[in-house]
Amino acid sequence: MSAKRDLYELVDKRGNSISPFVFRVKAVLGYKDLEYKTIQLTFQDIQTQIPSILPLGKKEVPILVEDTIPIQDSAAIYKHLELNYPNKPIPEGPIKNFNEGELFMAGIPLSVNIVNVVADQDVDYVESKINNLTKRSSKDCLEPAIYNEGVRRWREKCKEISELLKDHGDEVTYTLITLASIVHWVSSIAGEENTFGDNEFLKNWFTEFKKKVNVK
Ligand SMILES: N[C@@H](CCC(=O)N[C@@H](CS)C(=O)NCC(=O)O)C(=O)O
Repeated sequence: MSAKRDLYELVDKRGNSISPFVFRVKAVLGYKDLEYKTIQLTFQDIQTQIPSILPLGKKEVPILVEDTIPIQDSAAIYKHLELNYPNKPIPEGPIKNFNEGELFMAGIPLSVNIVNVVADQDVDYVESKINNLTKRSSKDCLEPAIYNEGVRRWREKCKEISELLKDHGDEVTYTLITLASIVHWVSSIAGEENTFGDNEFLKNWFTEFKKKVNVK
C-alpha cells in the first residue's frame, strides 16, 4: 500500500518555492518516484501553523508527514526515505573540494533580495533576519555597488563549482542535490540572470539535474 505524503514548504508571494532545504526533500522524493502533496506556507504561516503539526519541533520547514507521522529536517527526511525506499538509492557522494557551507555563504548577499519577493506580511520578519545576519538593512545590502560585488563573488564561486561538475555532474547523489538546492535558492530569490550570468554550463546542468530528480 502506498503512503500518503504531505510536504510543508515555504513560498514567496508568487507561490514559488524558495527554500533550499525543501528542494532537497523534493529531489529525494522525486528521484524515488514517491508521490506527495505540497502545503504552501509563508514565514508567518510557519510560525503559527507548525506548532499544531509538531508541538515540540522547530518552527521550520521542510516537514514531511508520511501517513500520520511528521518528520522534520531535510537530512533526517533524506535518511528516512533512503532507509524505507531503497529501490533507487541516493548515495551521499561527497566531492573533493566541494564545501557546501562556502557555496551557501556566497549566496547570502544575493539572497537579501528576499525582501522583494516574500509575501507582504513577511517583509518585516525577513528584514529583521537580514539585520541579524548582516548587521545592515536590506536597503544597504541592495545598494548596487555592494550587491554587484556579491554577484561577482557568487559567480566566481559558481565557476569553481562548474569545474567540479565536469567530473561529477552526471551523478545523482545527496551532495549534488545539496549543491542544486543552493543554486535553486539563489535563483528563486535573485533571478536567473544574477545567478548564472554567462555561465551556460551551470545553467544547463541545473536544468538537466532538475529533470533527473523530478523537481520543477
Ligand atoms: N536544518 C533544517 C533547516 C530548515 C530551515 O532553515 N528552514 C527555513 C526555510 S529555508 C525555515 O523554515 N525558516 C523559518 C523561519 O526562519 O522562520 C533542514 O535541513 O531542514
